[in-house]
Amino acid sequence: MTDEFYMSLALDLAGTTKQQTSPNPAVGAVIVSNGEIVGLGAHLKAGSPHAEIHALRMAGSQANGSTVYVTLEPCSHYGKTPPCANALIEAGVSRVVIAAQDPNPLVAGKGLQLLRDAGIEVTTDILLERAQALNKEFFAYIQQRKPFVTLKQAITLDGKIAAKRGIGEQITSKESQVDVHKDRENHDAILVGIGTVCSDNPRLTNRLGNTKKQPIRIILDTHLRIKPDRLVIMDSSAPTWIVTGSKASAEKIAQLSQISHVEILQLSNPLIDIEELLLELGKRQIMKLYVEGGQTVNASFLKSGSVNQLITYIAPKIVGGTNAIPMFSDLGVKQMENAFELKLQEIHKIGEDLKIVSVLK
Ligand code: AOF
Ligand code: ZN
Repeated sequence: MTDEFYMSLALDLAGTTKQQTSPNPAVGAVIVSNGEIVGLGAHLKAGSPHAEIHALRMAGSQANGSTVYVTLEPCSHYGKTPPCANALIEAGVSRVVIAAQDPNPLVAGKGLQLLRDAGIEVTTDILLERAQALNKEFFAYIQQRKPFVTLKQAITLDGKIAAKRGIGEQITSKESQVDVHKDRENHDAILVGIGTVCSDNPRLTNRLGNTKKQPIRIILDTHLRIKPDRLVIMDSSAPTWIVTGSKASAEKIAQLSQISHVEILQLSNPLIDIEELLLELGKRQIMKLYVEGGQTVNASFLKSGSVNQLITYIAPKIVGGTNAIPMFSDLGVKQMENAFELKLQEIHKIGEDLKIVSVLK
């Protein structure tokens, strides 16, 4: 069997745990000795043993002289767990094949060096692109120290998110809504603006998938306008973080902070600066952020330059008119040549809707 065959298996293993390792990457490992698989492993959860350790435990003494396939460079640092590179050396493996180097500055290249210095043959870049795509959120997060931002929208064919101001009505089909709930489950946090909380009163929980996994709800509310009757305040099934500007009322902050699932994040400027917010969320280990904002939140994220991908559900409906609400408020684009240009990455048909995944060029 080829290196690609075993690496593909290791990537499949990593793919199965991708939704549960945040803020760690999903990693898979396969150990082969004399043409037989003697160990398999995947990293299951942040704080628990890494993929190589599970596979080494399974292989036992058969790891001696084996080849280890691992989707990410084995770590070289003492984090929540000891370094995998040392464990591989101690187990006496002969060869290590990796897909992608670990961009974590604590590791980046040092893991490979440790293995090579111990006389282990190291092969890199096997199925590299698949490995990078699998952990695109981790790669962005560990390098920028900010969450990977997905801007999700449900729109009509003519690009509207509502027929008029103040009403939040369902645009897309049931199938798309199920898909959105699955995506919510895969994120560490969901973010909306206070406008959406006032008009739609969303619960912002995942109610159609694994309901035990609830992302944190983040509300951008510069002047702390939120009312206590809103579902994100009344319903305690997920934490709610309310982000305010520096001028928000101290009294209101104190009142809201008494609610056990509510936390106030006060930023340093009177208006919310997206960059400052994302750095704060990065510190709080939010790796995958799902933005379900209205036109204002969408525009501020796009303008801030920090959107990693857009997921747009398009329903075959047209509302027309000048009162209908567009997907983005003013972006300062005066002519087509200044438009934000996107590259389409995926197009799916979901029920009667289209789902388009795109990235900024
Ligand atoms: C590996 N194998 O399966 C994973 C790795 O806090 P710790 O100790 O869990 O370390 C987390 C870091 O380790 C993470 O940021 C990434 O650089 C690396 N993840 N490395 O050798 C694995 N999950
Ligand atoms: Zn490790």
